[in-house]
Amino acid sequence: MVISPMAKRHPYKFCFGPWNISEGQDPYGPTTRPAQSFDWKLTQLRKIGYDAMMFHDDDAVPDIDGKSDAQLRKESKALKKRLDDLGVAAEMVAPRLWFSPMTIDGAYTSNDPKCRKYAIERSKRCIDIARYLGTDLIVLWLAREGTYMREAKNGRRSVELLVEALDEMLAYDKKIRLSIEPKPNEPMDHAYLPTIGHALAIAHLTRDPKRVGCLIESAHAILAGLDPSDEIDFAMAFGKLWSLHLNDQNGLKFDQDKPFGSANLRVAFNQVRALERNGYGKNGEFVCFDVHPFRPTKVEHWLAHLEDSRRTFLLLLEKARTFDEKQAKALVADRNYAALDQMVLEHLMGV
Ligand code: XUL
Ligand code: MN
Repeated sequence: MVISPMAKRHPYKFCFGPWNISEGQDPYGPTTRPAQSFDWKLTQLRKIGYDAMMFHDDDAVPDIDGKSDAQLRKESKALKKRLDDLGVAAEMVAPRLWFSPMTIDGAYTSNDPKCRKYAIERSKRCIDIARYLGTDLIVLWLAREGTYMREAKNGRRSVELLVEALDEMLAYDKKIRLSIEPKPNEPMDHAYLPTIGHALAIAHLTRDPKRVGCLIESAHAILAGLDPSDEIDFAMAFGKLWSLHLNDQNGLKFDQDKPFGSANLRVAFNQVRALERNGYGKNGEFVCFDVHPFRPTKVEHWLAHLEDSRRTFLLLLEKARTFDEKQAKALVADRNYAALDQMVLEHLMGV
């Protein structure tokens, strides 16, 4: 189907990360596709109509822990030049705090003060990279800030440690904004900041609540038993939705990072509608897709999940813009939700 000119006039800008062109490894088996170079990924990003790349600190500066500050500056600046030459923006930088031997038992909430110090120092280096790459957005997916068993940590103390870590980052650079990406579980049994409500609440305990916002990932909201469109409306009511990881998730299981709309088209439609009604993107925010290829994907189909997610978004945008709001309002006023339900289904089916 051809995407109509109306959807093409959208103000949305699109983004993905180098990890989204992944090699297919899972906990039960090895990679199924050979690794590709970062440069190749960057070139593909432009070719398939994306505008920005998101980074972990070590996507930007590999082996970051073994490198000096001077090296970090040199490599970041070289990367920034490559991005500028291709006209690609750096959307955000996120400290990858879940691979190091220093974060086995948590990063900011580790029981070991040496490990907590490592996590904060590493986060400051991540902020340096963001500055070199020309973005003020730091994303915090708090992968190991939680427990496998509740007796292992003091929950109240963990909240205080999280606030201390956020405060240190806010003080280190007066311009950066911290965007917390909640996820309720995986790798932890229970995470300390499982929802957008938690992320926005902890913002208010920090030294500068205005600079602490959030990032919604569709799959993470679904894993928390929530509707991602409600999370979008909630975050945007606070003016705090600074980034977005659209994808899909089939129920309460491991994080699937499916192509946007793949599991539930209606839930995807409602996310696009929520973004539209709140004006997401009008302050320069990007629509990022945190999606992965299915493990059996062949090399020649390696970018399909990214092309398809963007295409589905644009098609759903057209659906959101052509939804008969007047008729829907009349059905709501008449409390005729059966007809409203069918109206949505038929609209999505193109009847
Ligand atoms: C993990 C996840 C991460 C973050 C970036 O589930 O979504 O890829 O988005 O650190
Ligand atoms: Mn994500």
